[in-house]
Amino acid sequence: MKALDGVRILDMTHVQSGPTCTQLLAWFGADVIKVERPGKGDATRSQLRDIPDVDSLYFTMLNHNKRSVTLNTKHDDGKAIFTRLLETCDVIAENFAPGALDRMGFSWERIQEINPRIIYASVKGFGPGPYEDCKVYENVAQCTGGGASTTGFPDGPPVVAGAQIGDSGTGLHLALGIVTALFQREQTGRGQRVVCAMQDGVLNLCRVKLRDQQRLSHGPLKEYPQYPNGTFGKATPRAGNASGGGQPGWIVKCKGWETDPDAYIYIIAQAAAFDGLARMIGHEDWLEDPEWNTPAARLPKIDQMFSEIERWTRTKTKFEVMEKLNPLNVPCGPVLSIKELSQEPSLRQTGTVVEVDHPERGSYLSVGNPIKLSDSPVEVKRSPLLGEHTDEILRDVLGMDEAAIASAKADGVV
Ligand code: CAO
Repeated sequence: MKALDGVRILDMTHVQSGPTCTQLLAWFGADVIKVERPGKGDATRSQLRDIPDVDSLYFTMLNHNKRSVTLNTKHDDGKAIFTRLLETCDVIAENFAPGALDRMGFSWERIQEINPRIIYASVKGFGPGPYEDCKVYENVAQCTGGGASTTGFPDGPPVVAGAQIGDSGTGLHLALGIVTALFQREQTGRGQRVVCAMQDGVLNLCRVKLRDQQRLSHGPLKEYPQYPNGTFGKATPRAGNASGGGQPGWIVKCKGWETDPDAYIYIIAQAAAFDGLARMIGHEDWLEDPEWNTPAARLPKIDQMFSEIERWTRTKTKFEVMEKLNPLNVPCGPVLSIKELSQEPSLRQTGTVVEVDHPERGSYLSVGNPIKLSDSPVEVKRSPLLGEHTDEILRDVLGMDEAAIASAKADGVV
């Protein structure tokens, strides 16, 4: 059995944020029925295609383990079918532009009338307020949620992260909201509205930056590279690669950095492991030197300390540095390229990186379920072709007969 066996999700999500959420729930065993526009489907099916006329990796990597039904929810007969789907589902999830479902005639009030047990879950760009009607994509959310203003180097412009914290990050928040609402429904018998705004999700992930904003009014942020030789403004600044946790950390070059853009390692020079680190890089002299042998003495010279560390790391590969420093309890991690991650055997073994077969594109790599449950095994199945399960869903879920299905097809409803 799987954790969410018996839960049926009406999946109106598209692009990335919503599909991330429903894909996770599908991996946990929910029956996820993806409703797509006839003839078109989720826009990502055709975005960033690497093979002509074949569902893109963008789509296939975000829609595993789902079934696809095509349905025109703006057509009257389509609305009738959609209403019946709402009756049979536990959850409806969507991430359309604000008001899209209302414009189709399905307000939260109407949805509750149709099925009082249903959980109606949405991702939106913003919560109620001045921007609530705006459309939002990943990088917009990173900018409006505090991610960009706090990422990058102090002397450079704001930078967005490669990790999709706006889209996938908010999808994760929504998944938690949905399972929490399902849990509460066990007690109350009632569904509820679950909304996650991308701005809120990004800000939640930037929690420590709001911490720092408040600390700033009581003095400089000593773990930031601006201290003590630079200046602080009024807002939480960009901190480059500083660790942010009160322990000095930075990314340093390793052997091969001249030609390999990922020949770097992150090193945290925390006080508890400093003696071993100093000895390893050939600076035993620091141990007796009051200019170096306390965290307070080192603080104004963090740059110099990391250049000395780097003089040593440049003579070794990032993996050799890792081998040398780990036994000394120096927290460190090589900067791994996506190529290296895709080939890492341990990630293949745990199912975090999986190879999936697809009838039109052949085999491809994907990221499997990063959340491991000991009693709910995950089998990553390929994404559905557009409308692949239309007949099956109309017949088995809604009990429509062949004539009714044929007529819906003839009218362009499915
Ligand atoms: N049948 C008929 N119509 C359908 C349909 C179906 N099965 N599925 C969708 N539609 C319609 C919608 O009702 C909507 O119509 P109206 O504009 O008339 O109401 C229309 O298709 C398009 O929906 P949209 O406005 O959501 O799509 P878009 O491409 O213009 O905008 C996006 C995309 C992502 C900017 C917007 O959906 C959005 O802001 N979503 C919320 C935030 C979000 O999740 N962003 C992250 C996306 S991942 O990067």
